[in-house]
Amino acid sequence: MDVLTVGETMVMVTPEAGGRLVSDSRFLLRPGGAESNVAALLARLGHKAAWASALGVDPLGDLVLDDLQRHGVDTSLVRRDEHRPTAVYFKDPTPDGTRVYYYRAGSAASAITTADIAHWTAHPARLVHVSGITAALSEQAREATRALIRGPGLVSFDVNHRPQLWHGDAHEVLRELAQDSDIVFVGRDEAEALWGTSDAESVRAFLDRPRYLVVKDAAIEAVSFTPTGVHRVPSTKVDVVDAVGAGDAFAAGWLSGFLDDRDEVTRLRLGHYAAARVLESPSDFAELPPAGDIIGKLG
Ligand code: KDG
Repeated sequence: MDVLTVGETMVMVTPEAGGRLVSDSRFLLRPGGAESNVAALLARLGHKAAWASALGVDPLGDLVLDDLQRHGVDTSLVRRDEHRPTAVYFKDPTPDGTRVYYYRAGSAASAITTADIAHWTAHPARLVHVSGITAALSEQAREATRALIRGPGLVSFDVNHRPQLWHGDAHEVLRELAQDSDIVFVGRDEAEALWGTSDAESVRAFLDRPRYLVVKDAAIEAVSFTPTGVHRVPSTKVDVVDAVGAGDAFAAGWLSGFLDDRDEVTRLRLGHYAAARVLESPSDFAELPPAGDIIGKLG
């Protein structure tokens, strides 16, 4: 296995024709979860990707599994929980951007444990990927996230700060998890809201331990701090339909370049390409071609 990702996947509900939740009667149902998005995009880019989590024994859990399997993700580690449901979230495309409403308290994935992590990581992968969302789900999910990050092997961590899920201690916990990871993705504005940093350099001064730190400045550029130096690549210009999932796509593109041992600028370009395709889509996902074809197009 190239990559194992761990985290909650919900069923996303959003108006099919880009209308509003309050007035539309036709809805799109799709899996929505940061870490499974990364796994599915990596599978489409041509890597062996597995996703591990817990789902309810319900049709929503079946929908998530079917969809991820269709994209080529190995779901054999997923645990089904008879007592807790699969979570749901609604996306409402408002004129000021997409609003998100979660129905996930007490979900199957919020009850993942360090024992799950021990079981899932007994199957070796070249790297594991997790995000700060998992640490916000419950105390035990936070412990599980810590165990995953402190376990053996290469760890990729996307800060993914979701203020709705936290009760005050996000800045400490997310810094600690980032500092313990090998590869970290964070938005410049996200870092500013969490830690009061201003630019990529000040984020680097604050997160000084990860070997690779990628700071994304939305439509402007991505800056990476790596053992081969600092690299900057401007973002791809695009007509944005919905921004949810773009960060996951960026991570998948960059990780694809990392797994294929491509140079740092190519990793960042792959990240921007994948993010642009998701920004153009109403769902949190896009049907990416294999990485080699993208590189051919990027020239
Ligand atoms: O990064 C995209 C995710 O935010 C979305 O797919 C849903 O995982 C999700 C979450 O917890 O917000």
